Amino acid sequence: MKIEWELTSHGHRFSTDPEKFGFLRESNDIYEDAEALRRRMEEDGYLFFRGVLPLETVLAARRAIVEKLASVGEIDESRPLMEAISSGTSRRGQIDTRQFGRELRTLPALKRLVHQGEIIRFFERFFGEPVRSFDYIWLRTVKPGGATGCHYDWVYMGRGTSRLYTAWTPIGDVPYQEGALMVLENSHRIEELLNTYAKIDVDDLSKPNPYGGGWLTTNPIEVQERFGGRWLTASEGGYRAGDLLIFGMFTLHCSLDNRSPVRRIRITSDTRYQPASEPADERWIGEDPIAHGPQAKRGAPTT
Ligand SMILES: O=C(O)CCC(=O)C(=O)O
Repeated sequence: MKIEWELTSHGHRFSTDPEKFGFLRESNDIYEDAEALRRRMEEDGYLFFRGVLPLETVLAARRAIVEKLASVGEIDESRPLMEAISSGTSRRGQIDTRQFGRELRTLPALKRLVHQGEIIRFFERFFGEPVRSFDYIWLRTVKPGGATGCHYDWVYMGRGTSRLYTAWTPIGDVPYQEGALMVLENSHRIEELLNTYAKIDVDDLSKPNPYGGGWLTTNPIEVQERFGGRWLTASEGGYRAGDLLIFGMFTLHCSLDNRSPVRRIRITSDTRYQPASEPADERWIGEDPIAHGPQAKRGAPTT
């Protein structure tokens, strides 16, 4: 497969041989068909849609986020703001960083994108019942050099229902070279991982956890060699504003390194949705979720 860019995650280079690399199946043709969506999720462990989110809502969120980043000097203002070019500096250290993070991830324009409108309508259809979203919004503003290691989401949010799904939303275009998301094909069926790694809870200190922060590994090639499957990402150069990627709690994913040649910050969110009738993980709900803070910890550290 001919890809112009070298695709790496934490410096590990992906093979683009067709048996090791491919593109996410697009499911726009079944977008309105709840039964077919559920079947495909079961089969693939993810659903990928092109251009289903209203562009003006996505771009309004992007504008609000870059303006907020600019307010602490993180955006190169000699370039158009919406380009989100990193200034390479920050004044966050001079302010209350936690408060700033809270303000950033709860911007009203971001909430309008992920807690209202099309994403909620999608999940109402998918579940066939009222939806609850986690209040906590994982907003990623990934500077050049950053990447996410391979993981299942369950290890971070497995205290409620497993009928829980992630929506990964590009808030602006995300080409391969700027940190696009990768999904390991059929990873929701890797029994060995489901019986071991998937059982950890990163905040439960009473159980052995050889994975520390929760990433299975920062080397996606090693997992592939061990368990097989192709690493998949969006076709045609990457993700675009308006696209939506949904996946289950046991679908292994990671991101490419942000190697933006123009030093663009990668702006995406990942947010979670479940049937409102099912129990929710207490770490991620409420006005100011406890997240992985001290109140989330269980048990004593093992010695
Ligand atoms: O966007 C990223 O780098 C990580 C996203 C992620 O881990 C997730 O969606 O669960």
